[in-house]
Amino acid sequence: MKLIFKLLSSVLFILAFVYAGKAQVMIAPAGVAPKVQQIDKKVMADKVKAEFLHAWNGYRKYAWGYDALQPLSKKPHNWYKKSLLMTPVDAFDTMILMDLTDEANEAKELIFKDLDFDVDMDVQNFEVSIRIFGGLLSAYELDGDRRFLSLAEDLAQRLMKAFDSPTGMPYRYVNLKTGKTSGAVSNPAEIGTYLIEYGTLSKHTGNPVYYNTAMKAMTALYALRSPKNLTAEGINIETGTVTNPVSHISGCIDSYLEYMLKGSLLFNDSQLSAMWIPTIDAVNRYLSDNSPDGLWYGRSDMYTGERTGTSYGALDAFFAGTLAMNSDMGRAVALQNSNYRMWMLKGIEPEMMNYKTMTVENGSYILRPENFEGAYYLYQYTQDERYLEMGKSMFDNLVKYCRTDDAYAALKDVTTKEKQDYMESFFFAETLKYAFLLFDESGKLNFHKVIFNTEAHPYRRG
Ligand code: DMJ
Repeated sequence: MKLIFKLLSSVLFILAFVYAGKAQVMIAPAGVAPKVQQIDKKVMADKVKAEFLHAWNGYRKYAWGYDALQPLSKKPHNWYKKSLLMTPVDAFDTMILMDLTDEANEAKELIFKDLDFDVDMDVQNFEVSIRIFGGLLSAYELDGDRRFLSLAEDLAQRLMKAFDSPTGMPYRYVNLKTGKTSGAVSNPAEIGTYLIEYGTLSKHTGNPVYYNTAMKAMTALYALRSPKNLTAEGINIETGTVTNPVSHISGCIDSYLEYMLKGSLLFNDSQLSAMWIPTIDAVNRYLSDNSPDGLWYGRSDMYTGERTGTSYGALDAFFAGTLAMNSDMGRAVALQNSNYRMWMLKGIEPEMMNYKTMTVENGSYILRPENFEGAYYLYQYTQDERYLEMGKSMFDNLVKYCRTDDAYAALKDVTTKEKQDYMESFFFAETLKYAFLLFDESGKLNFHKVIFNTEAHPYRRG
């Protein structure tokens, strides 16, 4: 079986090579060039786990009970006036998967003691949904304690007020206590990234209202596509009009595309599959850029389909996994090669670069996960050890450039490697989880039996 996978992946790689019209690749295909290094998966999984603990202990020591740690000043930080325990909630399922039982129990105790959503504060619907609501749901599925589900439902009922708009598409901000909304000018990611969480809540509570609310927003958004089936970056959710006609797969649109496919798979929803087929066709037709250097995805006008920009960045890297999930292994393999090339441009990936000139446009690195996510998905689908090599090189550089004495820090600039005083909760939820799962052989999580939300919180399929 393993041999068949290997053969298949080599064929796929060659197909991707031909498909992308490549003159060069960053990682040699298996069987064509000698392997650079033999990866010991156990050693790597333990290493990722040790680095998780290093960062977690920094949070624990200097920011316990707050949303996040500022790793350079060693000061705690809250997003709003009261902590929503962003880091512990986001990190909890990673601790379960890493068998960090004591740490998970301590976080669980903190969550049940302190997490309270009845607070008069405006929160960003999207971020709180994917991190807190999403984290509580996977905590419930993995741990089984129904208090996680109660907290998730309480939060969902408060956030759901954001969907009370003339179109059914959500406002960007909602007050957790009063339900007051604001932020009518939004984007597809903040309008259409709810179905995985709301659908999972419907499944566990038996109440379809959650699924229907998220689905209504998604279909209203889909109705605003251009005749070429491209999605706009800017949408006014009150008037249902386009405010910015540029289309791409990057931040502001990314997870809407992701949830269309994942929703169709997780809930076996034929309406979503019918939306996904023309959408992915348009993305590949008008946004992909098959340059001699490899496969990239750029920016185009949603009405004409004409190219308006050749920027690609850390967030775009998620799309290799989406393509693989869509069984488009030719493009998936080619795009993950480009992702790795982006990572190695400066030894660690920039937030944004130009793939035509291979120059950095925004040099920050905020500990993003998407490149690890791509390597993990590609390894799961191909079993090709080149993805372990990619993962190891990326992880080694992450440690080299972002580790601090007490935690991990974002980079202000990937060229100078100057650090920045912030450690995002998604570093625990996603970056370290995907890096760990890439090497993990415990079998605790079966990739083919779960769907990850956009914050890497896994939910059981079926
Ligand atoms: C995460 O919060 C989610 O993955 C989101 O969809 C966009 N990216 C960040 C991490 O980079």
